[in-house]
Amino acid sequence: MAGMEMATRARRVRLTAWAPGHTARRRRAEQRSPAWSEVAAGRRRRQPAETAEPPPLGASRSSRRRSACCIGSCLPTLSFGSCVERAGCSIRRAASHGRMTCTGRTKGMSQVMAKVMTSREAGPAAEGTAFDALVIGAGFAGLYQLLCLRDRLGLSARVLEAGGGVGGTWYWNRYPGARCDSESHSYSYYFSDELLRDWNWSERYPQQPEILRYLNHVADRFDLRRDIQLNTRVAEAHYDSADNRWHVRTETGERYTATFLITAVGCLSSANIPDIPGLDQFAGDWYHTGGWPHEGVDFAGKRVGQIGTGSTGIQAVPVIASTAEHLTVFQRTANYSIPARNAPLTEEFKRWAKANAAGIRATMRSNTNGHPFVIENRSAFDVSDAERDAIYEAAWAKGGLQFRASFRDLLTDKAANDTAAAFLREKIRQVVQDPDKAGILAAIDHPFATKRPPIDSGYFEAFNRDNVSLVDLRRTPIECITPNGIRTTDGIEHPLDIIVFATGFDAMTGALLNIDIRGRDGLPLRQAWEAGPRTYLGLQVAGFPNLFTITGPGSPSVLCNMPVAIEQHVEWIADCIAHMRARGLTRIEAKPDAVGSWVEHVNEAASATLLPQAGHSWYLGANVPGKPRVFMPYAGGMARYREICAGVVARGYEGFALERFPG
Ligand code: N01
Repeated sequence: MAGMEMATRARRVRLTAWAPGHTARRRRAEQRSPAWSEVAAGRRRRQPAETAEPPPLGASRSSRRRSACCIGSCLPTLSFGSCVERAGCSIRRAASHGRMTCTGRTKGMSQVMAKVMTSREAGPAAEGTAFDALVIGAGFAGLYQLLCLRDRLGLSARVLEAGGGVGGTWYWNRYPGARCDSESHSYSYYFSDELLRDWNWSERYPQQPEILRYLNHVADRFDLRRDIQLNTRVAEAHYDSADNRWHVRTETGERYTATFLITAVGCLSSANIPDIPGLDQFAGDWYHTGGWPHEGVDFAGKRVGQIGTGSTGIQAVPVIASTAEHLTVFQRTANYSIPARNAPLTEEFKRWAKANAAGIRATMRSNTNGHPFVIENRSAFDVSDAERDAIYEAAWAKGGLQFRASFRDLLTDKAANDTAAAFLREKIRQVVQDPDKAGILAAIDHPFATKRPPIDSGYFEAFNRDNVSLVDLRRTPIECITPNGIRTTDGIEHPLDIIVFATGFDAMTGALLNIDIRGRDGLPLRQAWEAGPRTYLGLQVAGFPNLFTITGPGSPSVLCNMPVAIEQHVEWIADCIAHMRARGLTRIEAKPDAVGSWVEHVNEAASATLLPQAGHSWYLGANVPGKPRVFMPYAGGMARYREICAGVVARGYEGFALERFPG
């Protein structure tokens, strides 16, 4: 988790010693051991000397450390009540729902399968076109996975991408104000020094168009496009144990086979559109932020209603408010937010980031959250009240997610967390002039950062505008959508021309479960995950041989700066396949007991933090009605996770069954 310590002082989980065979009892005994240092190890590590003193990031603000956030790649689908009009990607007054599906049939590895066509030869999809590997999704994860498989391993590989372009999340999320919460120099691939030298970010936090340009640059620079098939939504992927291949079909009926199937579908790509009665009667236009029209939306002279005040909604509000005639924000859960303090990057900072890329890479890879900053090794109670306030003031002035790194115990000790929460609530009251609005905005019911904390550019300030009003849905929930607007339970109809759903995603599992994925004996993934996702390391699912899930549930993923988590998974998968090829092995599958042990460990890691205390968090799946409540990402920290994955490899892919097919 970005900027977070994950272990309670009282209950330290000795994650270093985790191994698939471990029983809960053994782990409990290990917890008593004094030496575990999960986050502590990352926490104590200081930035390498050359990264310790970066010059000012932005033209208008100086900042010595950076923060970051997440979002990977994706193919958006809508949970219900809407659909994606794929040409132009607009979701507008649609009634049926889109689903992400996948196809793909491919054969085993080239050395094993005689008739493997390269994707170049394959041209337009033919019935059963065979590859060594199929990758679903052409965002951050899919692009790099293709590069590794094709150029480093020499496999035939094809990427199937639902969108009309590469970019994943950044192809679809074009909503007003969309930008990354990770600082630009950390929201980059770090596998190529040349790429790092080539590319110049313009702002502290890159806007969506700039990130999309970056990903297109990557696709061109590494000649990836020839193996990416756009406008191709995978509908089903079935494993056949008779030929040890995945058989994939697209929504348009194209068929592929592959030995390896790798999902790069993103953690936040299956749009969650609440099933509010009357939406189909609405006379205006409505949009979900995760499928924004490419041509944009003109809010001028319009009465706009926005539902949702998560990271997305908080980015969108100030921008929509600046052009709309009137914006009504419908808030269900009040949220913390830290100013981003975005600004153009100085030339000095750009030079520094390039010159110190190796040190930045080392820092990001060696800490808890994949970000280029280090969590302070002090408790919120190691300092006086006045010192603590000064620390928070400085972090507030600096801006960004690094606020969370002010003290090591903000996410593990409720009393420590309360100090940050109180500071941030007070800031809201200071910024927002109308006491009623300030009261609604500051009525936050969960500890700071237990839901993914947004950063903003003028969010609370926007409520000082005359054309912005706020509806407290806790007091007056939405009753229905009418042809003219939204009616709340107090009988008030809020007249609207446009409704913006900033209502988030069916996170982490939605995009996978929207594909009809079936493993051994036709077992549907949906059935295997009926009670919540169960993976080994977030990388594999028992019963689904040769299926890899990049940033899957059970991995740090969304609690980490996403490109760092993605690079680690992509390289692990590529190394694994290389290992298999070198030994003539053709099948890898997570063992059920390793999955059970890992799931237990994932729960244990979450319980060691305050994270589960936000009962309505999407980390728990709580934002989607009927979804099992399971804490999905691995909260033990990226550094520890990286070590665990490396340990599994060092012990001969412990917890995985590897074999040659046929045996
Ligand atoms: O979605 P969210 P998001 N009626 O689920 C509300 C990443 N991200 O798109 O909290 C009324 O966080 C819901 O209310 P509640 C980032 O990881 C990254 O904003 O469930 N309201 C909440 O306020 C982030 O966490 C970047 O009570 C309803 C909002 O909608 C993740 O994406 C930028 C409702 C949804 O908030 C998701 O953020 C932006 C209903 N029926 C986002 N249903 C980067 O910088 C939901 N809500 C990379």
